This record gives sequence, C-alpha cells and structure tokens, in this order.
Amino acid sequence: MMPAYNAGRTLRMTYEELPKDTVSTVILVDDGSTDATLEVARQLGLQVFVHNRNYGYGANQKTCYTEALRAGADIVVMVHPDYQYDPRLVPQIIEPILQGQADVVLGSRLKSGSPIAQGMPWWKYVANRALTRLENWAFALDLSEYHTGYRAFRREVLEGVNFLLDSDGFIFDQEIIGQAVSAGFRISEIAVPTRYFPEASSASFAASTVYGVKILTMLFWFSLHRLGLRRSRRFDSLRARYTRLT
Ligand SMILES: Nc1nc2c(ncn2[C@@H]2O[C@H](COP(=O)(O)OP(=O)(O)O)[C@@H](O)[C@H]2O)c(=O)[nH]1
Ligand SMILES: [Mg+2]
Repeated sequence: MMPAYNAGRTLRMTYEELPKDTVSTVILVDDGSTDATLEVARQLGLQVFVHNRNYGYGANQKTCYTEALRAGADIVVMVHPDYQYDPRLVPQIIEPILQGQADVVLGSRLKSGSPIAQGMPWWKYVANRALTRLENWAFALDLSEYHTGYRAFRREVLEGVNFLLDSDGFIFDQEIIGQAVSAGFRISEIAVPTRYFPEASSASFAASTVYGVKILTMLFWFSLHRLGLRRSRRFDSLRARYTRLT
C-alpha cells in the first residue's frame, strides 16, 4: 500500500518497480492531492481510495491499513510513493515475517552504507541517530532507525493494535511502533538504500524539529504506560481481548 500525497511525478516509477509476482494487491490512498496522483493511479489500475480533503500522513495510513485488512491481506507492506525507497526489496522486507521470525519489519536506511553520501541531509542524519537511540532505550530494542517509510506488518499486528487512536500526522509512524512493542510483537529490520532527490522529502528543518519534539513526548507517555504509572489507551493491546468461539 502507498499513502500518497502529491506523488504524481514519482508514483509510476515506484509502481513499475514493485515485483508483481510477490505483491497480490496494490492499494493507493490519495490524501487530497492537488497534482496528477489520482490520474496516474487510475492509469496504473491500482485500487484507489480517495480522501475528500488532506487529513495528513497518519490519517492516510489509517485508511491504507483498514482497506488492506478488508482486502484480506496476510502481510501488508507500506512503501512511500515518492520513490525514496526501493520497491524491488518487497520480497526481502517480508522474508522475516514469512520465516516466522518477526511481526513487523522496518526498511532501515541507516543499517549499512553511508546515508549522507547517498544524499540524506546531515542534520536529518544526526537527528535520526539521536532519536533512534532514545527510541531503542524506551522500547528496549536495538534497531538502526525508526523513521523509515518502508515497513511490513503481519496482519495480526494491524488487528492487535488500535492504530485508529494514533495521530493523523507524521508521528503516527512512531506511535504504531510503540503500540506493536506494547502488544509484544517482534520487530526487526533489513537494510535498504537511501535515495534523496527534490521530490523525495518535503520535511523542512522546522517541521522536522516539531516532529522530534513530538517523538520525545510520545516516548515519555509510552514509558509512563510501560512502567504502569499512567495508562495511555493508545498503548493498550487489543490482542486476546476476545477469541472466536464457533
Ligand atoms: N506531507 C504529506 N505527505 C503525505 C500525506 N499523506 C501521505 N503522504 C505521503 O507520505 C510520504 C512522506 O512524505 P515526505 O515528504 O516524503 O517525508 P520524508 O521522506 O519522511 O521526509 C510521501 O510519500 C507522501 O506521498 C500528507 O498529508 N502530507
Ligand atoms: Mg520521502
């Protein structure tokens, strides 16, 4: 699934490189784009869902996952349609799930190679590293980054966390990881290359700073929840709330 917002110039390239023998359904959710995203998506014959206005990146993913579950997906892969991540790596990103070794797999740009040499602005690299360190500490994990737009989920994860309670903005990406950790799902990562070019990112320095502060706030509430000091409904697992009897 591809959460799209003004991805008209990169959507075709991204779609064309998706390995069609691995992917059974491609869903695109258009979050009120003002460019040719919808036309291109229709030409490509994708399953398209359209928001009546721009609700934000998290809101977009909520529709993506809801519709992917409704379509019966066993494994859901999100890739940004801005061609920043290599769509040819879908078989690799789902492999740990197929092997039964992970429930969530993140495509990490910081696991190997040099993201800065590949075009990541240095301040994004430094911030990414620092926030990753804090998130590793709060989540008791050892990942190389959490800020990627390339992710694979087992169906049970999307059914077992209350992602509709998450933010409609960019912080959604971190909240859903916190929820997966809370629910006891296993998270792993694979290395993916970094690609930076003008259409690959719209996050300005100011917006990235706000994002960083929101992550710190989220980690604070997550930690209080984890320690049993203050409950956040968002981090309550839906797993095992009920089972099917007949
Ligand atoms: N900025 C923005 N992006 C959205 C929205 N909904 C979906 N997206 C998609 O989210 C992706 C991430 O945005 P981008 O600017 O590339 O962020 P970055 O790569 O993380 O710096 C893009 O592929 C957009 O198409 C939205 O409401 N706002
Ligand atoms: Mg991007």
